[in-house]
Amino acid sequence: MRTIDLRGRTLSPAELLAAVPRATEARAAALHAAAEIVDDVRARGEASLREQAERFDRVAGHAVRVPAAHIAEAIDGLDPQVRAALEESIRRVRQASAAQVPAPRVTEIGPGARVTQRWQPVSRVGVYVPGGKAVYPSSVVMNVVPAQVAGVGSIALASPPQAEFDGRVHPTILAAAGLLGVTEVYAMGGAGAIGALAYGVASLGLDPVDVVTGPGNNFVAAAKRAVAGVVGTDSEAGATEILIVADESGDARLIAYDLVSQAEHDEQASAVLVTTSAELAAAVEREVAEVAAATRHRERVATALAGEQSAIVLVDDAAAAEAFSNAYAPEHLELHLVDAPAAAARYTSAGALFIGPYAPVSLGDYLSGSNHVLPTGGQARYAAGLGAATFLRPQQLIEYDREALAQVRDGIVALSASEALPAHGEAVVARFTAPGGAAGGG
Ligand code: HSO
Ligand code: ZN
Repeated sequence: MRTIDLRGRTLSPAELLAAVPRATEARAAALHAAAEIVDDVRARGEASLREQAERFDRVAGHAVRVPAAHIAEAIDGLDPQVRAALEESIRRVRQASAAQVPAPRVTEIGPGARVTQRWQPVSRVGVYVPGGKAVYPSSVVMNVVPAQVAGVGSIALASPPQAEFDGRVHPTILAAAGLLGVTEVYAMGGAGAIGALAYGVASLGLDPVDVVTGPGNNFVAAAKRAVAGVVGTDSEAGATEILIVADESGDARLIAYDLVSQAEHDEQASAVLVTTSAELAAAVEREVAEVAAATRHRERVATALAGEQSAIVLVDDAAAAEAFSNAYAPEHLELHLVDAPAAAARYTSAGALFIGPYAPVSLGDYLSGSNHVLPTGGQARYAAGLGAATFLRPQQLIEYDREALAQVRDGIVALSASEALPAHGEAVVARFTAPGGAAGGG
């Protein structure tokens, strides 16, 4: 890993970002290609999906709508320990997600005047689960559970058909869906799957959804942009990022393991350490070399760590570390600091914060109860990870009685006149003058 020494320098947020840029894949080309595929699925439905399965997944004649028997078989074939861990993950994510559902809030504006905010789930959700380089049953849990907790009544799941499994969806993904009670599953992948979920496919009995969520490659991310406006989408979860902020109290070995753990996802993954301690920086550099050389995906890890998106950054003090992290807005932030819980208050932009040495990102990936679908690429500056709120719409209910409306009648008339929209004011006045109308009872 390269070391960048920022000590004695004061950089703007933009300059900090330029010092450790994210890996960038060709996004523009993907946008164009994905939009064409989405359009083709919209126009030709199942025929288009089958052509794509042959082209991208090398699968033909498969069951696009997954039969219930395939799901049941996948559950039967599931390793018991993996099953137990998935069930525990489901339980924990369900518990933490339930706390994200806000109760309706009633505001008494005045006597007889009330505005209520309620949180209404969307009706139908499409969840995309990748099946290429990455096959993550844990992501099935992270997408489906918050939707269920939010009260979404109808969930469809899509994942690519696998040549290796006779054109079926990957068995652990099917099993995870089955454990969650999801029965509407489609063997379709990539941008085409996103188009199918957004627009529906009549011949498959696939009705359009309201919201599409889930991680995926560049094409999937591009397809989600292409259907935005037709459906809601979650924020883009691209190549994984871990930023660790540590002082001299940090354990170099543990920090090295955590950097390597996320680098194992992807050559494009970012692993960054920001520290005030030159000793720790040197120790982590040594430990990372050792841990990275011994791990299974050592080539991928080495590529990710050697990329310009990964670095050890030396800074002067705690404030400089905070400034770096808040500008970078990492997907995952780990704090290895003397008083990490107190410091957390000053770290404002991260998909999720992992506080102290016993909260590694791997915990959050599987079993903390928090969600692992998080904004990447700096989107944590304005976006949130997946949660119950992703599937809820805040809606306002307005209740006024006659007296309360009378109190603001003149104000409405004045404002409507000022906007040259007198019919607005007339609609209010009519309630107090029209014969036999609502005013009659007053
Ligand atoms: N760290 C990944 C999620 C994941 N890790 C799934 C293991 N499986 C992105 O947050
Ligand atoms: Zn991970």
